[in-house]
Amino acid sequence: MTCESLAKEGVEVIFGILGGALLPLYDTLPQYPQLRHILVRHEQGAAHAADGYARATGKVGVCMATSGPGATNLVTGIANAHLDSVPIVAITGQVARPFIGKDAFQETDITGITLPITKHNYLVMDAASVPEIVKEAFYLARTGRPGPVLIDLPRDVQIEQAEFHYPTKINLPGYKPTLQGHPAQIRKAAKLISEAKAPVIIAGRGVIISGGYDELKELAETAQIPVITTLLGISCFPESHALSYGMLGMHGMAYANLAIDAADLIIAIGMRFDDRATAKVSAFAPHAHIIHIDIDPAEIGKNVRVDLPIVGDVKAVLGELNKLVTPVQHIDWIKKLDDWRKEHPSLDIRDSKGLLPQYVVQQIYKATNGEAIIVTGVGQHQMWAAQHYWYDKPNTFISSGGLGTMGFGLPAAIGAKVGCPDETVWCIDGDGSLQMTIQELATIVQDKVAVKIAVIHNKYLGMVRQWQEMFYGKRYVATPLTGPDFVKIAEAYGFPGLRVERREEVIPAIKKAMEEPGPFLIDFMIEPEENVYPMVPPGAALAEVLEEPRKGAKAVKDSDKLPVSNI
Ligand SMILES: Cc1ncc(C[n+]2csc(CCOP(=O)(O)OP(=O)(O)O)c2C)c(N)n1
Ligand SMILES: [Mg+2]
Repeated sequence: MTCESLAKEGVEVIFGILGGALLPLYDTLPQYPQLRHILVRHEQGAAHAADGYARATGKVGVCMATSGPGATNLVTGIANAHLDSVPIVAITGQVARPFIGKDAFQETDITGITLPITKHNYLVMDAASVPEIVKEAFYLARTGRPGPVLIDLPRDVQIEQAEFHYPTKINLPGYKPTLQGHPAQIRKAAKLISEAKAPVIIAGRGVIISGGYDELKELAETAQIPVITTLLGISCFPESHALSYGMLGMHGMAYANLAIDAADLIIAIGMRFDDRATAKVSAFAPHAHIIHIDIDPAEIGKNVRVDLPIVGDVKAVLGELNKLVTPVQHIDWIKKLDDWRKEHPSLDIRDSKGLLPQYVVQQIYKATNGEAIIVTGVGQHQMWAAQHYWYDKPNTFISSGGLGTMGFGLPAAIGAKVGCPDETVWCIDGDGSLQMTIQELATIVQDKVAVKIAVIHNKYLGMVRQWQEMFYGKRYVATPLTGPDFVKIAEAYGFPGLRVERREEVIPAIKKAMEEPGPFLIDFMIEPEENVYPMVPPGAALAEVLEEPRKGAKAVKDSDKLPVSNI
């Protein structure tokens, strides 16, 4: 009944590992060839793969794990999906009903454990309720503000017999997400926009989730409003567009942060004012009225004071708002931002004999025509991947934002590639992050998942080392990191790789990786102590952004980045 329900929901792929408490369900899987099962090597990989699949496709990702340790291994992945509003359904085996609460073998209270990190969860107490629960779970995961839902399935429920009726309707009287924005609020927003002299849009992942790309572009172009994105908003607006000013926040562009500091109106769209984005909250956008459009009413006023909330689906709200916004120009304001962009060239990189990670990312950008899906780990390499690739194509940047989960990259890239087999998927990972879920290299070989892996290898837990350098007197406690020879590791798993130590080797290695039909790994041995700039130090305001004390000539300029689209 579970498999039948999953098939009815249109599920195509399940990432998982079985065990005793899920044996009955797994035994049924061969009867459902439409449900492709991908065997991961650790359940955390299953949850991240479901997450990457969901982000890349917009569909609900599914992962499965047995009871006890299998279920607890999913927890990091579920929390990750929760913080980034990703729709996944996790199915866990549970001990048989008579054993629940007895500390039975491999029993954990997974509904209790995941209560704060799921949108909803279920302990299934009879087989007859399975279809309704599965239908509800998928509905809850993907509607409103998406998120993870867990279904805990006791072993004896799996072998119980019941009539199968797949419900046609959802009956959840307490759950009615608001999709349409309030018309009076939308009218007020249009008025504020028409009066603003220095408006800025901050666009977040909500634009991607709702598919509101065109509506966002229409609003920005009609009222000539600069667009700045959050980390997770990257690729919701073409970065080569004249009105795009990059990402804000701790490692955002200096000019973006300065623009927010000077703005008189912030239109925050599908974003939640994360502290990495706002920096010091009390000094955030001190001169601005704030309009906040979000589907989740709980986000309104949570972190930042809001003058005009509009609760609703981003695409729907922007669609209505665009009907009321009249064309305006902000020539002086745009000129000011463009001057800041020239005075604060946040994407310049220094001259160096050693291999620079920014250069590596730029070359991946060029080799892929800016059209690949980029999936990252967490750390400095994540920020370089965010900064130095230009994302013009919608929904092409996949990264762990809210939880900042090292180890996300490889399994999430697997999910993205499985969901979008025709796309080129690059996992830009750190040497530390990759070592957290490196076992999934076996998954890409067994299930023939052709992801390309760029290890940004600095022999450090680099982001933490950067903080130690800047704020802890260069005392590098527990950040120097040995790792394996990643090329040999790839070969040991059964696929090819290359080590790159010099600048001249970068382009040929990337070309080789792209020509290879299957997976490929490049171990980029970069300058170990390269830092991520710009940086807003913890506790500082966005305007207090630090720019690199740049030594030497500037090797690559903003203007050297080729706009890929002709927008
Ligand atoms: C699971 C997990 N543990 C610890 C951290 C804290 N942390 C943030 S970045 C980082 C270093 C990442 O190292 P690496 O993957 O090599 O990336 P780099 O910064 O060197 O590019 C650490 C330890 C984290 N984000 N996630
Ligand atoms: Mg590192």
